[in-house]
Amino acid sequence: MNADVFLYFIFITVKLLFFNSIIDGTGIVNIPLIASVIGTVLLLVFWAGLLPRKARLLLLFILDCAVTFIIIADLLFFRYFSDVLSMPVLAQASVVTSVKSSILNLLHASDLIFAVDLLLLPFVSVKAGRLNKKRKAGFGKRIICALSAFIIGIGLCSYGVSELLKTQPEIFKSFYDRVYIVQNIGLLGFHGIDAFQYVKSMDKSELSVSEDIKKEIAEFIKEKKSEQQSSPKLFGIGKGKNLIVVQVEALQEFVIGKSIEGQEITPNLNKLIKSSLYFDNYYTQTAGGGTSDAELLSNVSMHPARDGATYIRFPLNDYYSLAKRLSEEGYLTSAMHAYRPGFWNRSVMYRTLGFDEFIDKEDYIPEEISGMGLTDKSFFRQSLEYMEKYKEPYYAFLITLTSHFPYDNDKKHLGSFNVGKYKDTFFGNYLEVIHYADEALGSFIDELEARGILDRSVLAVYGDHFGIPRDKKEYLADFLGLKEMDDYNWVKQQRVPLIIRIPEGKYKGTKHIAGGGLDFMPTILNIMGVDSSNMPMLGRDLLNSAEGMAVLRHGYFITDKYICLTSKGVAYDAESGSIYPAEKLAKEKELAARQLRYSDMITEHNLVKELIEYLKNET
Ligand code: GP9
Ligand code: MN
Repeated sequence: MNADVFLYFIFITVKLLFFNSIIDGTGIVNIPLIASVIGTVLLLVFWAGLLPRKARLLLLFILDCAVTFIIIADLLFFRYFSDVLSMPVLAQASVVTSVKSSILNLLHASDLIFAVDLLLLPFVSVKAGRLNKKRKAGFGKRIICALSAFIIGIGLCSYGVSELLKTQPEIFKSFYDRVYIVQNIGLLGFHGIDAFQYVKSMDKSELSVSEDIKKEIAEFIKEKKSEQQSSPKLFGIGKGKNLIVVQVEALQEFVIGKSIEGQEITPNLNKLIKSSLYFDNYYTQTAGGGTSDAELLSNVSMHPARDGATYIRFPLNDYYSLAKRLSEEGYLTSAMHAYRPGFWNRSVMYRTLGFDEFIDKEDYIPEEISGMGLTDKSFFRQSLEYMEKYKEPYYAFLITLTSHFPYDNDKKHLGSFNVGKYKDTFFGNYLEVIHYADEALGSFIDELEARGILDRSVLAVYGDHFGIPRDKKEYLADFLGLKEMDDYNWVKQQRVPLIIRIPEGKYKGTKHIAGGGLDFMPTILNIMGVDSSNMPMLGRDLLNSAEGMAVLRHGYFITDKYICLTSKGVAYDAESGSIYPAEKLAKEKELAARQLRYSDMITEHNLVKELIEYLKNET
């Protein structure tokens, strides 16, 4: 390798590793990371060795400037959003504007260190170039050298990526934790893969949406609204009250009302249900965005993106969210989640969704840790302290964490719960953490009651998505006493509970209408007594619809009477599980497909603003 190429290689590598040590907060002794960073820098500079001296020096300098620019940009973004930049964010330039306005506060004098080599290297490399001249290598030798660097670079990068995939096999599908990717394969590796994914996803989206199609989508939304009654039932039963929404990690419906070894698994949820509206036929409609998809469904009433996660891919779209609508009614809005703010791009997305505040990991005292982070009990305790300081009415959106996969938490803080024959199994661990999450929720509700907040609030609790993955379905069959966990049973088990408590436990009762996360927002807005006629929502108000329907992201759908596995061409009677001729559901199938297609168009083409205008003019 030429001496000048080598010098640039060393400096760029050191700078990138230094960047990593800043965002890691600890310093780096991560072999795959070091390998990946060396690999990516080799791939960046290897071919410079093939160029004549002047062109080579110029190119190396430009490459170094570019890397420095990327490092500084990411550093500033990280200080602002606790995250690194990515193509979907860059493509929607307004986020850069928000960082730009506070750029001076974000820059530290010590950041100059990243530019030192730019001042030094041009001189040093001229000297090094002279050295090269003396022992000038022939072109053939230089080709061999460059080729070796290329092969070593590819090898090191592949090693880093494969090590990362061993622990996080899904991470490149939705990019749920960008900082984690950078911590494991370095900044250049991350940006390379991010750019590749971005270009790939661009191919798939339709180029443009015609005015006619936009009208068609607006009509579809309007039709859905008009199916619901003109003077809706239970409108405003929570008017002016706080709205407290708790999204519980991995809580499925099948645990509700069930006991094991003579003890209820979720005694507190069961008790809450007795004084609440309870939707027992409510499906998770999440996809590649996991928890973030559940948040999206509830807060904007749109399907999650067909690939990856909407939170990651479309973080700066216009959304007419629950928080925005309630803000217009004078509510203070706050999202609370005791995890890294950059995870699922929340720090960016919560601003987009219009939350006034985001109480994140840094705002909680890490007094009790179990599983992924702060225990739910401590999370609720500390969140309540924040809530008490808010001016009422407020919308508090709390997302729990303890009951997160794979449920093998340190049990020190979980208490004991006898799960009988399932002890020390995956399923037993799940029941234990769910029991814990229920207990934490129970204490939270008691505290809300003791402080008089409960009856000044509408309290909604739901599960975000499944907790038992398909490869563990046998446990579920065993627990539910089913002979076989066939497709029918499996789809039926994709339900999560939705519980909505109206002050003083009024209007309680169980509703069997089919629904899902998409329906949360229209239902809750009706309860809060807020007009939503201009809001482009794809869900329906479950309290005012004659019939329900949950469309799952991959196209299966569930109506009040049938379950249809669309792609398999099979349908079942929802109640008995007996086969029903799928062709008789052609109309519903078409409706489900349209709904998904429209949702994708709205998201991929950022149509919300136009749809609002259309809906306004029509009403
Ligand atoms: C972490 C938590 C986990 O912030 O929300 O998300 P998940 O892995 O369930 O999507
Ligand atoms: Mn989750």
